[in-house]
Amino acid sequence: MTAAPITIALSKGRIYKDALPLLRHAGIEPVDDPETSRKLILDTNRKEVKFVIVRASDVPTYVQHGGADIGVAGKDVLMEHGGADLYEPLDLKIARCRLMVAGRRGSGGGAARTDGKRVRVATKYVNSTRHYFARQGAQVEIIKLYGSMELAPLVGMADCIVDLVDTGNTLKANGLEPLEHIADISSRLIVNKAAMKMKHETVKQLIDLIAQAVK
Ligand code: PRT
Ligand code: MG
Repeated sequence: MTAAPITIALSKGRIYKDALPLLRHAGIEPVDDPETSRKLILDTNRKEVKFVIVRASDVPTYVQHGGADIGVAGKDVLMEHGGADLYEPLDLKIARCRLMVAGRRGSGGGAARTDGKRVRVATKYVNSTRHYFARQGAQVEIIKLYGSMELAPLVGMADCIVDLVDTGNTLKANGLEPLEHIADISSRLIVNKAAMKMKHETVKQLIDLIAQAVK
């Protein structure tokens, strides 16, 4: 049987590091190291399998539009993206953390303001934040940032933030504390819908092998 060509979208850093052992179990080993190589398309030990290295938040977009057949993306990124036109067959249980509301230590609740003004929430997770506070029946003002959310409450720009928390050390180092839990986050295997149909045998085999490695 000749295997169909497969492109896998990955982001550098923690997802790449944690996904590698799972891919290895499926018989896929990179030839180049993305942390040192400047190449965006990486060869693997299997001629028909390539990695494309993209920003973490771009992985769903590449897979949705067929720039990659398969990808590994954080649930945080998938919730923001909306998950349209994608299959999400597998929880890889890697790069785990929590999406949380956080605020200045001792400042009280996230969505509570005593002066009657709208709570200002700084985040890069605009959609997840809007949904979360809407479910609480809280009208909030969302301030979109691209990074270093922890700074916003310190300089008085926001009352709280919505960000990922792992050890809690980043919050602590900036005088913040976790206030409300929004979601548990882990990375998911995502698959392009057309690829799932057209390359079914190859994709299915890969999903099964990776699923075994997760266990
Ligand atoms: O850097 P770029 O803008 O390209 O994307 P990115 O920053 O989203 O990529 P990356 O590699 O940092 O994160 C990729 C994915 O890893 C995220 O989408 C999450 O699904 C997952 N992940 C798991 C995390 C964390 N844990 C995590 N702790 N992503 C980020 N963090 C950050 C968090 O934002 C905060 O700044 O680490 C800090 C908190 O960590 P603690 O341990 O101090 O609590
Ligand atoms: Mg980062």
